[in-house]
Amino acid sequence: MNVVSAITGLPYVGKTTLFNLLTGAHASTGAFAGAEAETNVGVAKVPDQRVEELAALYKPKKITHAEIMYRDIGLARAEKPGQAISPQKLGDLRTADAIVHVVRAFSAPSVPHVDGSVDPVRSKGPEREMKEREKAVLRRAIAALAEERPLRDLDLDPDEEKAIRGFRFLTRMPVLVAVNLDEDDVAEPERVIAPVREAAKAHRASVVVPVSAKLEAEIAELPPDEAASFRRDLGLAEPALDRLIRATYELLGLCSFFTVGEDEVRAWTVPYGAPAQQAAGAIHTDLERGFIRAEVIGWQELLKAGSEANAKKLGVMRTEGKTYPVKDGEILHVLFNV
Ligand SMILES: Nc1nc2c(ncn2[C@@H]2O[C@H](COP(=O)(O)OP(=O)(O)O)[C@@H](O)[C@H]2O)c(=O)[nH]1
Ligand SMILES: [Mg+2]
Repeated sequence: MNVVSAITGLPYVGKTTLFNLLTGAHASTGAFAGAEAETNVGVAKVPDQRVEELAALYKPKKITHAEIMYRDIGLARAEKPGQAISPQKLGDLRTADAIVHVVRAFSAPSVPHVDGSVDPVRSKGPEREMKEREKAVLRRAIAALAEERPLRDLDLDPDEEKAIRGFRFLTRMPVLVAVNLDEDDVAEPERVIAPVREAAKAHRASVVVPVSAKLEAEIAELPPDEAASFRRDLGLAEPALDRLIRATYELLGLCSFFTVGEDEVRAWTVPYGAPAQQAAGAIHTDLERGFIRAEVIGWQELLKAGSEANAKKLGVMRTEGKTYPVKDGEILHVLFNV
């Protein structure tokens, strides 16, 4: 499956800085980036050491990591409720699998703050504004339905029309809160993120991830070993990219399985525990349709055995049927017939 995450939040919280860090894009940031600008779209390669190790064994022609698509949805400051987001951007938000809500916990006096001061718990992002539009349309929808009138009866202007087309309740979408920290708080983020986590929990957005978008963007520019030692000095266990992507998998209940061979070593994303037949469909619909069985082995077991042939000889390669629940880190070899 192709996972799409929408990055959103108030202006000047570091959305675009984070987006650039994740996707390697160069979208403009800061005061002149224009909250009205188009949605930025980019792709992050899911970092996965297991893919590298499997590739070292197979030396394939091609290595393909799993990907997450990010949409950076910049918002203007609204004069009236509902004005903060265009129907286009609302659509970009709704059709995502998850929302990354960036809240600002860095001070930086030179960067304007739309609410006058830094408070990552208060930061409500754009949801409140969007709720107003939804609420207004929904009230009318409920009234119509209560009278047993079809929603077609409602006279809606084009914006309202879009607000309910393909309706998906924004406030039921899974949210990951990215707390954009002051550099001073990077080593010990707990003090800042604990209250955010409490507030988030109350609204069932339980995944809260600390980042320091600007600092990490700077580190990402360094050569790899310099970056690693810089991170160590700062007490940063791992890059924000890894942490954020892992949290996204956790939030959405996703896992990766692999296909291996001399042509390609590749990671695929499926819901954790997806039946083998459905997982095969991520590779190709033919494999799902004509699924016979799958040969399955854990990535570590395969590395230990040194080859599939040896794994078979050792009896560590299993044969599984259609309903076998696929787990994170397994290698699948699908036998099919169409
Ligand atoms: N000090 C500091 N500044 C940041 C950080 N993240 C972003 N900024 C700055 O804040 C400004 C707004 O960032 P931007 O990514 O454009 O925010 P957006 O409006 O949410 O997309 C830019 O000047 C960034 O350089 C951070 O972690 N620390
Ligand atoms: Mg921006």
